[in-house]
Amino acid sequence: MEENIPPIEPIPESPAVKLIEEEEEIFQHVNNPVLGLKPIVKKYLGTPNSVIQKGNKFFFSDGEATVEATVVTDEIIRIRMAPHSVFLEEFSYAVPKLESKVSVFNLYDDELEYRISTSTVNCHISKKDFFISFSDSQNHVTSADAVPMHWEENVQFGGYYVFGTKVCHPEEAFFGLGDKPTDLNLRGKRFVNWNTDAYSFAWNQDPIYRSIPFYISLNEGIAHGIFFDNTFKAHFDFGAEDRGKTSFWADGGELQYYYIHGPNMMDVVKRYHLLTGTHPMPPLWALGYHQCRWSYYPESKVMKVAKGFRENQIPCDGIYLDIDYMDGYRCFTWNRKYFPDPKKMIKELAADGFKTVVIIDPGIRVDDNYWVFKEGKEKRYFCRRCDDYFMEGHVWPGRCQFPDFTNPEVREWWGTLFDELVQLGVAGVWNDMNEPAVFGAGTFPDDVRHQYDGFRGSHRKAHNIYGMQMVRATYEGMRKLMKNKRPFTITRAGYSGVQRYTSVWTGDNVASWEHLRLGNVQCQRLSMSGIPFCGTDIGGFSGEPDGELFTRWIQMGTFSPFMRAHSAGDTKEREPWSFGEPYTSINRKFIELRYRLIPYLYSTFWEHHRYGFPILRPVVMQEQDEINNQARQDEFTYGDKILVCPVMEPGQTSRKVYLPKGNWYYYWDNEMVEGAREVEVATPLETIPIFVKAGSVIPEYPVMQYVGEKEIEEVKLNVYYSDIAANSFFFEDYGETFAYEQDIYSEKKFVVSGKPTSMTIQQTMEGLYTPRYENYHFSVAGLPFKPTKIIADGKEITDFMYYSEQQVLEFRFTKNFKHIEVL
Ligand code: MIG
Repeated sequence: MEENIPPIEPIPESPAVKLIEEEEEIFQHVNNPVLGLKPIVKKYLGTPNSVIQKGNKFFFSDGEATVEATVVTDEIIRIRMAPHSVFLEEFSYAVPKLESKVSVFNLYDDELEYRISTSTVNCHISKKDFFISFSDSQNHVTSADAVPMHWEENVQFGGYYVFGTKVCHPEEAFFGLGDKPTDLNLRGKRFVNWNTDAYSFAWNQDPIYRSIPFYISLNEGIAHGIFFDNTFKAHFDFGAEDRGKTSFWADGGELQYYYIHGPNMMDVVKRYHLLTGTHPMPPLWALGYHQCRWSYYPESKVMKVAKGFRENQIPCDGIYLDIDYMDGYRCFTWNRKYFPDPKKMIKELAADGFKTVVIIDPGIRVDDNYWVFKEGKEKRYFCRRCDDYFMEGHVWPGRCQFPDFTNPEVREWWGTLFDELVQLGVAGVWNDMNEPAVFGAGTFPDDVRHQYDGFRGSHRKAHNIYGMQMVRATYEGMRKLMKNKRPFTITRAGYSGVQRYTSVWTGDNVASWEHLRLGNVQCQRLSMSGIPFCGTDIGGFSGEPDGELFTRWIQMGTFSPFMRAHSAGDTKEREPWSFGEPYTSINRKFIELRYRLIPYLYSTFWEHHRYGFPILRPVVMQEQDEINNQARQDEFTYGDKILVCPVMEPGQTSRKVYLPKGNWYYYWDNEMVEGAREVEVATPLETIPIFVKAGSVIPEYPVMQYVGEKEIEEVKLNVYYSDIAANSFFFEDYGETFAYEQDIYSEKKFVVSGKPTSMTIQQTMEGLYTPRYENYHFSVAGLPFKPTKIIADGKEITDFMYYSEQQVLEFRFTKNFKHIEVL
């Protein structure tokens, strides 16, 4: 200590010493008492005083901090902030390519503000206080800062906590954020994004498995989106702490967000997909019913379950092997006692129409006699702590190390590990525990290092994208190994953009009515958050459903984009026939309905893949002007034609269902009902409320026990009369390759329009695929007149049936028709 005390002797005055003293005012010497060091406080942007333009980027500075505004499209503007004007290198797992798709934009500079304007959006930067706001071309402000962007230095890790705060309006509603298990409208709540293994999660529990930092605001009928692309632990507050403020902040990284213009919620979602991509077309079989359990073993049990489906004549396409198929839970191995000949078993299953899906977790057992561990160790592919120790943690296999999926070389390697599984005939892979989950500790410590595609980072930065990169490696590897056949993948953890690689399920739910309601909201929310192919564990993972709950869940699951029953191992058997009658028959009826509607679901998938529409659509997305819809979270549409309202209460014999504007047909008897109101619908166990929008054409396949069981001989088109012209789409292709990327598909558009005494159906076609069947079987419901004549492409069809009691007209005609008139 002694040496550090400053000299007491007076220093003689001299010009040289004077100079040093002056410098001392500027520089702190280590051995000087630290004076004048400012405490760490939040710092706010000052006043902007300059702007520089570089192409579609504008840089605004207050002399110290810089804000970058990038014009991405006419409707999307990205904002970034650098506290000391040094931006991080541009890289995002969510947005693989940020292409600017806008030609005309201008910068205006007046006394009050800088303004960047595209043809639809203005981004205002206030000269007084650096507030950033957005308005539409009618100068209606859609989003405005309530506080300038701010930050706080992080001494321990470097970098900053970064904060953005927007004005929150009294009536503003908020949607999105992925799988949050809470009401659809997020208003008044606060959330954290930090992927978490949340066994038996509860209503309002946060965080859970996924991090989707994207929300949609709806205020006075006008929507916009904010995508806060930051992978660190991130927080959102929708008027919880202060009713007048919406804030988002993160523990590191950059304050970087995309403002996504509406005004329709649907446009916001589509534009979010423009940034983060859509789901590829799934293999057609994956739209069927899947049966899972932890675990079906040994082989004889798997075969018995499979046989049970065929004996009970309940359709099923997918059967799952949970962790017990492996040897000591070592990934890419088999327990030979339970599964002596997996190739033979998978082949037998395939011969009976079942696809086998196997689970693969990220933890690799530390075991020098285990080839995967040996390879990973030799190639230095496992994650390490800050001091270079390996990241070790306990999961199912025991002591494990974990591949660094943020390293492209590791992803490549991981992809090759599926070679044997693919050779054995495995069609799909289920990635679990990839939050990542670690027993005891929960997850990795913050100091674990990640390669992060060359951009380096600790686990603080990589945690939320770890699972997504794992399933990406899985998907890409499978795709190569399957020689361009579409792989099926499912993941538990994810981040924005994960939809480019996989389906998801909502994790370890509970066999309760509350969880049925929760699952309904979660699937709708995931759909609005850019994750279309989602579903719940039908029946509830933990706990015991009774027959009624299970059947109600099957009924809801029929209209989940992804339909799989799953259960924990300590529960009773949970197959669709496990509860006896009347449940088995009702379950069968709904699973059959699932299969009949596969061409409709597949077409809806195409609309998602190609145009960015979600598959499930909450009613607030259909009618965002109707304020009451903000609170409606029971009913939703499946595609845009079929409105479904699951029954989510025990013993319920009827319930209220809201029908948006327009005319609807009650699915079960074709009765026409006017919308824009609530209707009371009977809900005996055999049905749930299902309505079809007037003017729809719903394609239907015959019931099959599995996709591809029979050659399709004709496609039924259920046509619903409307006096207002309506469009429908019908997409078909081979259902298992990527040929659709080379236009080998058929996309048909139907237009139905009716008058008091006639109705027309028109068809236009696009694409290079020709299905093998020749004819459509038309079934027209709701004609307000008695049909006497049908003219199809100029010729009269005399062979038709009209069932006047049901008001259904039936006839057949070629699939290549252009114009049909019913008189
Ligand atoms: O620690 O693989 O969410 O679906 O059956 C539990 C066993 C690990 C959690 C998954 C669940 C799966 C289970 N897994």
